[in-house]
Amino acid sequence: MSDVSRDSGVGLATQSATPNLAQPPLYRVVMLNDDYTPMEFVVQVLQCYFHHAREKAVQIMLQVHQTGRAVAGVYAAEIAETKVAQVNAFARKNQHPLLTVMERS
Ligand code: TYC
Repeated sequence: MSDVSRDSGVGLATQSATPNLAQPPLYRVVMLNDDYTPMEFVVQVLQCYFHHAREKAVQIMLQVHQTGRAVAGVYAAEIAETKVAQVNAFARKNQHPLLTVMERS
């Protein structure tokens, strides 16, 4: 609304502004399966970087293992980018091929 109220009864013209309420786009951080990364390493990544409880982390890891991929978390762009970079770097540092990617939610 941007109507000017001509008479509020106190001699002032008021104008309401429409707030900008658009939500920022969200991105899924998707974990991909491979044949070599140890299951326990993936579970620890899901706990440490995505803050899942162990039971949930095991569930997600098994979904990746069985179906090829699963969503580790959903974030605003810069946070998703940071998670992907951190997890992929951590996997490489530990000489595992584990890969995460981001995709528009
Ligand atoms: N498939 C791996 C194995 O059998 C386990 C694994 C799960 C790897 C999830 C990656 O994102 C992954 N050791």
